[in-house]
Amino acid sequence: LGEPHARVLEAADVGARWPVPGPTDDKYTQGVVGIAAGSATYPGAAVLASGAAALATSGMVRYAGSAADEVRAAWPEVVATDHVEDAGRVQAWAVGPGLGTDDAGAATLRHVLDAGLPVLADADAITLLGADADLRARAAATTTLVTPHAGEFARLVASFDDPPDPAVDRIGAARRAAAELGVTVLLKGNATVVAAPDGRVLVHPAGSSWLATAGSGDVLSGVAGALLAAGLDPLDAGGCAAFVHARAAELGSRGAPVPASHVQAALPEAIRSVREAV
Ligand code: NPW
Ligand code: AMP
Ligand code: MG
Repeated sequence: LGEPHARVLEAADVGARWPVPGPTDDKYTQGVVGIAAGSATYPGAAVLASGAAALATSGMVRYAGSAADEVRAAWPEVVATDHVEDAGRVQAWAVGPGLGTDDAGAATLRHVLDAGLPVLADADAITLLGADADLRARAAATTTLVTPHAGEFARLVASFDDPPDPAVDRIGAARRAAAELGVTVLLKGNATVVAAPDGRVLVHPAGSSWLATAGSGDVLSGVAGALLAAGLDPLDAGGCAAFVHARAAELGSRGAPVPASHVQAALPEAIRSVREAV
């Protein structure tokens, strides 16, 4: 999807890339995503990310973490365990929403970065990456997509000699962070920018301001993680996830405030609408 210059995403691009099962597919070939998220303080982030992953693609969602009971109760199809080591085989990890930034969170992040699989790192995982050069090296050594909001972006690049400032140049800031960190960077905001380490950039300028609500980023993490597990490259996974996420907010909102669980619930309608645009 991306080109050397910034490319604007359209519904048909997204619809054409959305994973659809064929006659010979089974749940494993469709992609198994692992969700390493949530904590005693933030079980909701785990439920939002796990459910969004279950709605985004077919296949299978495995959850690992301290919100296993809450995730099981909300999403019976999700296979939940307490510890990331016990999660079983997955094809990609989504790590960070509600995870916490303590030693246990750092150990979980290290475990998934060392699995040799694509990783979606969001929220507390980004804060941890910003604070630890060893974790950043592990992220660069695998296929990683990070999804910072403005505050998380500032933490992520805090170690740079001359940190890029998205308030001055959003595309340039995302592109420099991606190149220097060796990861794909999805910079959140009213216009979402996704930059790959090789310089390709996608832009989704038509975000929904109704997404300015608690938990909306956790929904995006589940969608993007599911797309990585289905085999999309990080640039496409980030761009397609951001597009469908914003459309789900519009469809769920229709002019009224939309809490993140309702953005999550509108994902199927958003996916149908991009597939119809192909
Ligand atoms: P200020 O105030 O501008 O100086 P955090 P978080 C700055 C989980 N959640 N958006 C701003 O600084 C997440 O997954 C769980 C936001 C602000 O003080 C995380 O694990 C929920 N912040 C955890 O909570 C629902 C911006 O950054 C600081 C910003 C914390 O995530 C909610 C906040 O950064 C949530 O999703 C921007 N655009 N720009 C649940 N129900 O379980 C600058 N800042 O502390 O990382 O806070 O995003 O709330
Ligand atoms: P988070 O801060 O992690 O919960 O993520 C917030 C999500 O909502 C991201 O996908 C942002 O791009 C999106 N978002 C937040 N505020 C706006 C806004 N004013 N306009 C469009 N999208 C927004
Ligand atoms: Mg967030």
